[in-house]
Amino acid sequence: MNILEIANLFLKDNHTETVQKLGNGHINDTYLITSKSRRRYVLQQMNRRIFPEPQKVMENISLVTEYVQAKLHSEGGMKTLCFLNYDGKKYYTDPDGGIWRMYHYIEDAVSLELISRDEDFYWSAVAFGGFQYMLRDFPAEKLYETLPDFHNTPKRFKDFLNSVKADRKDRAKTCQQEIQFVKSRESFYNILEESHKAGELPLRVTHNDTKLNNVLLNADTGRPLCIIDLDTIMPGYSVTDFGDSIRFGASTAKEDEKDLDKVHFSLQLYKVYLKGFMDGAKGIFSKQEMTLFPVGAKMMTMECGMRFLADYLDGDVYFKTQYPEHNLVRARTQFKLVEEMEENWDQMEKAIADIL
Ligand code: ADP
Ligand code: GN1
Ligand code: MG
Repeated sequence: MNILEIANLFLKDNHTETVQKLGNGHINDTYLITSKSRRRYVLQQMNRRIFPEPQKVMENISLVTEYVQAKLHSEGGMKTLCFLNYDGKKYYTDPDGGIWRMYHYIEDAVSLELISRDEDFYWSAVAFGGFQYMLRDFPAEKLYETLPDFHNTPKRFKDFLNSVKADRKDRAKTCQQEIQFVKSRESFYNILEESHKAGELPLRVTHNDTKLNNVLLNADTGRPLCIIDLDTIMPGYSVTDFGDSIRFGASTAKEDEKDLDKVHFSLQLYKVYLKGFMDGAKGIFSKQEMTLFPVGAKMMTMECGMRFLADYLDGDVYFKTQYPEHNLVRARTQFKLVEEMEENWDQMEKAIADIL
């Protein structure tokens, strides 16, 4: 079946007019569909290798979007993704087992890859902080853990060491310095898991993939319109949602910038995001959680860097890549950001102390 035929299953009466590729996600295949009546939709094929149980992912998304939808009516002007049904379900399984879903395209919105105006980062932070706020009473036990250990950094580190050892593509010789960078920080990786065990870091319902291009901003006003990419909603830590946004957005360059001289951690953007995240979350975080925000930022950057490097060693089987060193280039930007976070550590902590 081709994409047009699949889109028509959701739209019925052969209503699809055009199909275009959409966005820069690393995981799913995403298309913009225009119907004959000029309505626009997103058709997405889920990545089956990453999501072995897509039905459970879709159940999580349904539960959360329905819950959030009800709250949005009373609490704010944002939208939530609205899925179309096919045969009574929010997805279609093709004859090869591929899972497809279709939802409304959010018009007049932008999805940014890099911050050029502080206020865009502020509003993205308000959106993600608000997401935590809206889900503060959501019964987490109703959610499946669809990607176990997704932000369990010690586990990610073990997986990384296995990739180094296996060295399937004989690439380890091209990235010895980067491998050492990851190994030399081993004692850092347990901090969040240990804080959780000590009762200092609660499990909440979190988004878990809070990068800038996963929030749509109003193209005219810059205000947040919709949080997207809901596949990873699971129980998690507030500090990792905070940290993943910093990893991607508080950088002066794109995630895959080859020229490391252009890649810097921006303390200014970190502070902007912190303010927005706190404003959005309306005081739900404990002092202990907030104290761990800098750790969350460095942890997510380190974790993502080791995931990119492991995928480079494995032969680019997880993240989409455009050229053979793409994952290595991405890992290098993450490590550059980590170095600069370490240099700015006192200031990062002070920014938290100032608001406590
Ligand atoms: P992935 O898991 O591959 O990152 P996403 O769900 O994030 O997939 O979609 C990829 C990109 O498509 C997004 O970053 C965004 O730019 C665009 N996009 C997705 N959904 C919408 C939507 N409803 N309206 C507008 N743009 C969208
Ligand atoms: C992936 O799907 P996307 O592109 O928004 C990944 C995140 C990484 C991110 C790095 C399910 O996010 O965990 O942080 O790439 N998503 C999944 O850019 O693994
Ligand atoms: Mg995405």
